[in-house]
Order: sequence, then C-alpha cells, then structure tokens
Amino acid sequence: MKTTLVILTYNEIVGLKETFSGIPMDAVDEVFAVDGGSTDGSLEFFKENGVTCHIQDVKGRGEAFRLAFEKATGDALIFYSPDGNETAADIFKFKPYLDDGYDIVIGNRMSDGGHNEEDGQFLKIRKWANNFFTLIANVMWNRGDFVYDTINGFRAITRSAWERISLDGPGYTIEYQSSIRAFKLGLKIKEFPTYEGQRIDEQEGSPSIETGLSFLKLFFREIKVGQRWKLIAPKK
Ligand SMILES: Nc1nc2c(ncn2[C@@H]2O[C@H](COP(=O)(O)OP(=O)(O)OP(=O)(O)O)[C@@H](O)[C@H]2O)c(=O)[nH]1
Ligand SMILES: [Mg+2]
Repeated sequence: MKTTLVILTYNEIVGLKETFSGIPMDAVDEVFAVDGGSTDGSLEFFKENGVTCHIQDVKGRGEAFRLAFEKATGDALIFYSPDGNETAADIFKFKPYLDDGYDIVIGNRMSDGGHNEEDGQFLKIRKWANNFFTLIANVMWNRGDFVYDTINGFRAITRSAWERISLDGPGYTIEYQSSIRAFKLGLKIKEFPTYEGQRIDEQEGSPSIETGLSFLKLFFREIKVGQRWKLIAPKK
C-alpha cells in the first residue's frame, strides 16, 4: 500500500516551524502540502524545505481533501495538521492498519488512553460537542463497533474508500462526513489512541459555534441524502 502524507495549512507558519522537524517523512512514500492560500510565509517555508505545495483555488479543509486526492499518487492519504494539535510521531501508526485492509484509520482523542486538548479543563465544551455529534452519527448509521472520534482530522483514507464516499462537505465538516458515509457503506474503520496537544499559535482555529452549526447542517443533510449520492458519478 503506497501512502501519501498531506500536510494541511492555512496561515500556520508558527506551528509549522515548530512541528516540521518532528514529521517522520520516512513513514510514507510521498509527501506534499495543501495550502488554503497562506500569506504568512507558510508557502515560502515549504519551498525552502523542498516540500511541494498545492495551493487551493477555494479555501477550506473540504477543498483541501479533494485537491489532495486529485494530486496524490498514493493508495491511501494520511492527513496531518501542523498546528500543535496532532502528534506527528503517530504518523507511523497508520500504515500497518491500512495494510491490514482498513478503509479509514483515525487518531482517537476521546477514549482508550487518547487525550483531548480540553482534558485538563473543567468545562470541555468542544469535546462534549464533538462527542454529541459522534454519538448521533453512530446511533443513526453505524452498525459496526462504536467509533469514538468521528471528527478528528488526523486520519487516513484509502483512495478506494474516497471514491466510494464521494464527499462534497464544506470546510471543517469533511472528516465528519467521511465517517458518516463510511458508516452508511459499512466500511472498515480502525481507531488508535492519540494525544491532542494545544494549538501552538495563539490565533483561534476553527470557530466553535459556526463549526458546530455546520456539523448539525451536515448531519441533517446526510439524513436527507441517504444513499443517493451513489447515483451521482463518483468524485475522483
Ligand atoms: N489546506 C488547508 N488547511 C487548512 C484550511 N483551514 C485550516 N487549515 C489547517 O487545518 C488545520 C486545523 O485547523 P484549525 O483551524 O486548527 O482547526 P481546529 O484544530 O479545529 O481548531 P483548534 O482546536 O483551535 O486548533 C491547521 O493546520 C490549519 O492550518 C484550509 O482552508 N486549507
Ligand atoms: Mg487545530
């Protein structure tokens, strides 16, 4: 199984500089970045370090995933965000599960020894919201083992699964939609515990309320869509 590591950035230079040396490039067969149109020096950083960077016409993580599959030569893509949240050393953990035949492999921040960025806080608003969305997706569509982190971006998706789930979700909903459609098709999902650190840059990441609403909208849209997306020509 040939793997491609996709580094996802949008004005992430602070985190990128700090995490870059810890990325195990030898864990994968191909590496490139997909960037949402950074103006903070991220593009120059990739150039200086010999990493090909594909720049999106349209911003958003959904678009980034679609462009990544268009550009990659791997049979499976591993998505990594260099903002401090994700443990780069865990990039090694995806391939064995992909080789075992799993369609989607997810770093799990929510159970089994995983760690969420809010675990040290009394009020874990984002974690609880994530767990709520995870619960309703599992109840609604999952007929296999419970999946604890349907939303984490730190995941791998095989090309064959990608072609079958044909995602059209916007922005930060892309991972949630990938989990939901994988449930609908009964695809094989594997989770391993991962440690979610704090965002390195002080700037705000995804806006919580807006992102939560977009998840809710996606959830209801997926109820409406059912299995009908399969009637449309698959997105490559
Ligand atoms: N390629 C690409 N990457 C993006 C885009 N928007 C955000 N990212 C990257 O995706 C990763 C996660 O985004 P964040 O904004 O940190 O979202 P988050 O992790 O939900 O929010 P925090 O918990 O506050 O960090 C970061 O590495 C961002 O730079 C985009 O439009 N295109
Ligand atoms: Mg983040």
